[in-house]
Amino acid sequence: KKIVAALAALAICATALVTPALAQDKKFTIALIPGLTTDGFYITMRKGAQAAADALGVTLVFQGAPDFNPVTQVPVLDAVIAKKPDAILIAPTDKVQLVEPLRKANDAGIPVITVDTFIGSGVYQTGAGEADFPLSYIASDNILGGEIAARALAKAIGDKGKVYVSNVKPGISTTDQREEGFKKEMAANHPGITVLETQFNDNDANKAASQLQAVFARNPDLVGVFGANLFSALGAANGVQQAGQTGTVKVVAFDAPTSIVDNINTGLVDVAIAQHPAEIGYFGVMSAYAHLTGQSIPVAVGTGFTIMDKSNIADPNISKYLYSE
Ligand code: T6T
Repeated sequence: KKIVAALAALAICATALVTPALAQDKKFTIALIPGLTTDGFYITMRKGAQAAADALGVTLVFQGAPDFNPVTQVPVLDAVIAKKPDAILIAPTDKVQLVEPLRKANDAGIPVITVDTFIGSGVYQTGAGEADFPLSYIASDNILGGEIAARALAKAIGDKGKVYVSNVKPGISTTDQREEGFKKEMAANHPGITVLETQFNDNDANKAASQLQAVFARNPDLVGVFGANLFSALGAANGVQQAGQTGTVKVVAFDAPTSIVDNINTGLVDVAIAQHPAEIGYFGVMSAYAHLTGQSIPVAVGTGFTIMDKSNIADPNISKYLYSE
């Protein structure tokens, strides 16, 4: 009897010793939901996220919609929540429309971190408001990005003339902030520049190209355009080329797909502002893992920019920030 009791006690001790170790060895699954799947920006973000996942022994699931739209993103989010990952990283496609769908994840006990874009005001964990539940926001400083774009365009056009912003649609935190920063900088420091009405293209480069031609037809004295994301910039640049205005209508592009190199070298695009999406993905996974293993994490992480133009695009330290495809 004594031996049986001793063995039982030993078994309990052994379980106590083994259980925490097993918990530590748990293989976490982290889901990354991009704004859309077919975009070099998010493809590069996924690479950075995968690098962190490999380093940590985490399973990364990348699941998204083919276009940048809450109507297609929310069903993807619901499907991901149903699979109960340990954490969700998401680039919400609308500041307001993703709040309730993401609250479902949070209510189900799945930690949420937003990458690239935010919900609500983007200031999280304040105990105020209805959209402060995500644990962290990891992204570029998009207001600053818009200011950088404004300064670059002002320089390219000799600080005077008519320009406009080619943008996606209102309600997206990143592109809204870029436009805000752009207009703020123009109003504060460039009195000779007139900013015409913003053209919204729904993330459709063809639409952005025809809008450029229409704006140019109405304003033959147009001297510049700021493309506020990858598709807006590519489209606006194509529009300038189709209008036969290469070099006359200056283009400042946000984002850096590989095709931007040619556009810079031919003089179609003056400046491209590359974000660092791989860092966003890497720190997204790292932050989720830190949280899941009991560490506290920063409520916001800011990543940087690389400014590309003719003078530096051949430098490997610059071109390494071109996006993957
Ligand atoms: O500019 C990026 C991203 O930061 C933005 O939120 C949406 O558009 C891109 O993905 C580029 O297409």
